[in-house]
Amino acid sequence: MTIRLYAFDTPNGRKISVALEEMGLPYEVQVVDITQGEQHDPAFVAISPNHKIPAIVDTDGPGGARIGIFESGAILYYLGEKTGRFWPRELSARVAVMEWLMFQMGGFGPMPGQVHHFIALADETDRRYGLKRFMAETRRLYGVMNERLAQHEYFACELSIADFAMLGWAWRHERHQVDLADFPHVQRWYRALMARPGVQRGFAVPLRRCSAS
Ligand SMILES: N[C@@H](CCC(=O)N[C@@H](CS)C(=O)NCC(=O)O)C(=O)O
Repeated sequence: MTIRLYAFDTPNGRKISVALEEMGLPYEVQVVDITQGEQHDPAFVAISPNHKIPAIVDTDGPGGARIGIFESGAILYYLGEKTGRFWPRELSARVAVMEWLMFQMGGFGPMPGQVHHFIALADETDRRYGLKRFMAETRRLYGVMNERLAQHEYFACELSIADFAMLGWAWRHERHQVDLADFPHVQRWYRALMARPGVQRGFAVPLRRCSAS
């Protein structure tokens, strides 16, 4: 076992478990329970200085040396480079993967993440403003994705790490109250990815500890 995945059962955690399964890489999971503050454990912060999951440690990194990586986009890029899978060789083909990976990391993650935050607020005034702003932006992003997927089977030319990044957040569409029927090309893409055995394994990997009750 060379890769240890530090994660929890969240969109950013699932991106990586899906990618690892699809790439067929052996790995073990260390659950970091962010509801219990485990992201602040000094041993974890030494790998992930932003105190957030996911992170990985690969004891067989470049030159055979151990390497720790945080930020899910950087992890996906690293795994694509390491395996040569879901990450094209040609620069011309890589551009679209990078574009949509960056789109996800900068927008389709932070924006639905804000919806998840504001939905849970007790104060009605705070909640109303936050949801108005971030639901509108989240729906706008789904519209951009829908346009892209109307023309392409996947976000880039072929199935790539960009799709795995997007999938982690699309998986939470019900939580940010988006009906995929409103975005039929996203829905078609989502169903196709969720039908893949590797993706299903990635979502089935336990990323929470069993509770006693
Ligand atoms: N840009 C980071 C975001 C990671 C992130 O927001 N992780 C969340 C869970 S999905 C987390 O660890 N939250 C714990 C906290 O904020 O204390 C990435 O993509 O890796």
